[in-house]
Amino acid sequence: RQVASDASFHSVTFSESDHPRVLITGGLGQLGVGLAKLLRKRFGKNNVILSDIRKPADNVFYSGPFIFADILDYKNLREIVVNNRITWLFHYSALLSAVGEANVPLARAVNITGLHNILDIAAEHNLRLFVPSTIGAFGPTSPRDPTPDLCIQRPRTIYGVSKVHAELMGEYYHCRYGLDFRCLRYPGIISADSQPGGGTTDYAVQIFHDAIKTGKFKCYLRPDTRLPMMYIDDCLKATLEVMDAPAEALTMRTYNISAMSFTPEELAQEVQKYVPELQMTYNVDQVRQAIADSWPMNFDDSNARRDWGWKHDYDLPELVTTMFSYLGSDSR
Ligand code: AKB
Repeated sequence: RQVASDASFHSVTFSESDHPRVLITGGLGQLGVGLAKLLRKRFGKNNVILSDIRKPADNVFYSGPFIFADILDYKNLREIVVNNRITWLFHYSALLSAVGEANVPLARAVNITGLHNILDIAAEHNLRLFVPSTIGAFGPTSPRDPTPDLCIQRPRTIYGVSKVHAELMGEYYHCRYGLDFRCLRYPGIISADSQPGGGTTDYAVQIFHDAIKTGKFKCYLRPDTRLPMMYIDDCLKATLEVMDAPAEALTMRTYNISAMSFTPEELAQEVQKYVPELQMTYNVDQVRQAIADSWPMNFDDSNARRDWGWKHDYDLPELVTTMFSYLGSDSR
């Protein structure tokens, strides 16, 4: 039997099966399109709906169902979940650390009020809910090297405060209402074919583009600023793994995940193996430097490794090789 939905321009048709029916919010950010691609391979193209409030590029629009979803509009969101019989929700809408500091009221609305809508809809419709958290959920009074899952969390950004709030609210809804809430704290994510939007770790993506285009890169963080980072494929793999994990395996609902940790100086040295003439200069942005200085330098992810077998594939040399094989160091 086929069930048709008209909530999308694509007239989505779901065949009845055991596959989850997935909604991804904030789907046009750095991670949504890659996640949709992975999930569609597994669950079928029409079982995964990408959503955002912006107009997608043609290739995104034609690669599978895409709909408008505003997480601040409770009724709109609820209608989408009901009409499309959604069972899994990946909640990627958020303002990141640097852009959040530039617009606190908007960050508060999207990251906190938006999350409340998502939690209520997920609890009401019995959804499995994934919400990403971040190294930014820690602050200057947290242990920084390494940072364990459970320790002091007093972040000094609206982004960090909203993510601690999301972790706590998700875990509270899990205990109080049985919501199947799952959360990973992501490091800075590095990807070749999608751009991050307004974070503190963005330099680690931009350096590849600038090295290839101009042979120069001006870094807004000090050369010795160490932060945890991860290649996008590892991030998406971890996200799927924690969503797949049997509930009994999860001794916690919010886990750190880690792959590597480096400074701008160390990244530049690795990039110079492909672009030897790269000229790296530093022009420190005080806002982003202060944020980075309050974040973990190394992330302790031993609980994820123990509970659901988390294991990263990409270290720094592997990451840089992969980025250049996508972007092409000789495309100048
Ligand atoms: C940011 O820099 O704000 C994000 C993050 C680490 O959460 N990339």
